[in-house]
Amino acid sequence: MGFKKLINSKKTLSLLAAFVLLGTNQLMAQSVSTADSVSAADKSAMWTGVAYYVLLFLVASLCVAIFGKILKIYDITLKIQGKKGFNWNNIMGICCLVFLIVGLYGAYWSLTVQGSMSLPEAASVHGVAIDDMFTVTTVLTLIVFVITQILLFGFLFFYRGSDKRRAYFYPHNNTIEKIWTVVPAIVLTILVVFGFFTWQKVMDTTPAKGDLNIDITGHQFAWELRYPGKDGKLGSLDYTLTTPLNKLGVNFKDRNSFDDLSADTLVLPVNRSIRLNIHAQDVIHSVYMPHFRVQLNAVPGLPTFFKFVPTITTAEMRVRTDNPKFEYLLYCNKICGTAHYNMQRVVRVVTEAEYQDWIAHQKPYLTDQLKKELKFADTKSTTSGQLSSNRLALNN
Ligand SMILES: [Cu+2]
Repeated sequence: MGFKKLINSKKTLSLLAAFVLLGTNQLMAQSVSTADSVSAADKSAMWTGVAYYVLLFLVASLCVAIFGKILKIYDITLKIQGKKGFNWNNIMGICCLVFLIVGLYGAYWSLTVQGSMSLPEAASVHGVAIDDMFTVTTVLTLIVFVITQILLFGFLFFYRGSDKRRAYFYPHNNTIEKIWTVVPAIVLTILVVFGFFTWQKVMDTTPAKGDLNIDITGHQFAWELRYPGKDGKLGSLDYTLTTPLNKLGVNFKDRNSFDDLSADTLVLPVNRSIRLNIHAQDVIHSVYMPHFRVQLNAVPGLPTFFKFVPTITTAEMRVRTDNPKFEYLLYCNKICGTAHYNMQRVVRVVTEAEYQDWIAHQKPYLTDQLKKELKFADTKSTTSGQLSSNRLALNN
């Protein structure tokens, strides 16, 4: 009984609300204070912003409460004077109509303002398919949303309580039940099946001959890129081999590793299937390339990959966006630490010829220093089998 009283107590609820509000403020202040780049001015601006909206909400609630009380008192005064009081049914009906109009305008505003902040033009094959799926789902749900809201609030207004009308008791109708069960079931089934096939295409994992394998490794706070050399194959990785020089832990017992290249920019040949092998070395990061509709977590100890085909070169996109400085970007989409915002890489989509020219100028991952560290020159200490394979690959 005591507990029931406690949770029903208005004082306890008010205290809880105040605590949650303050707690949220505190939390936001803390998360901001951990980011070094945020200046004191930014912090105070954020605090002012939060306080402003909390205050605005409280003032609006107070105004509604005061207006309601004034109406109630006016109503009672009228009744005391023997006059007819307010018709509360009409007031509530009009409130519903106002709510419908304001709510629909709010939805329209949200679509036009927030909608314009949606993702940029898709620059990959599967990106277009995902966008189509998103558009179809949004349009269908939007139609249902508008119709049901108009019906709901329209009925509340047109059939508001009245002394001249009696409510019609309508307990059950099988036909209506069937319609509103079968129609959504069919529409949802179509959406789910359509989504299932799109998802299957997006997550296509079958290896193909022309796939360009690129390794991307996330660590606090940068992305490392590794391209295959002339053999078109990337050498295997083993985290136990990681050293300051062999940052990715490339296994040089694997001959495919010898001609691997490291790069600063993620350069992709247009219209070619890219297989991005995703690794992480410390915490969970996330490879995010919004233009290509690519996002996949980089999980330490759990290599993943994603295959996609870029369709629009950077040069074409510069013309389309009318922005000569346009660059595709790769971000980290997991808040992975204090300098998370630093994890950005330029992605450049080029023609096949430009790609071949670029790749020919990339530095080998196996630097001279690394060769020394791995004792590549020390012929006596290596076994004859490994030595010959090393020589073979290095002479390529
Ligand atoms: Cu990260």
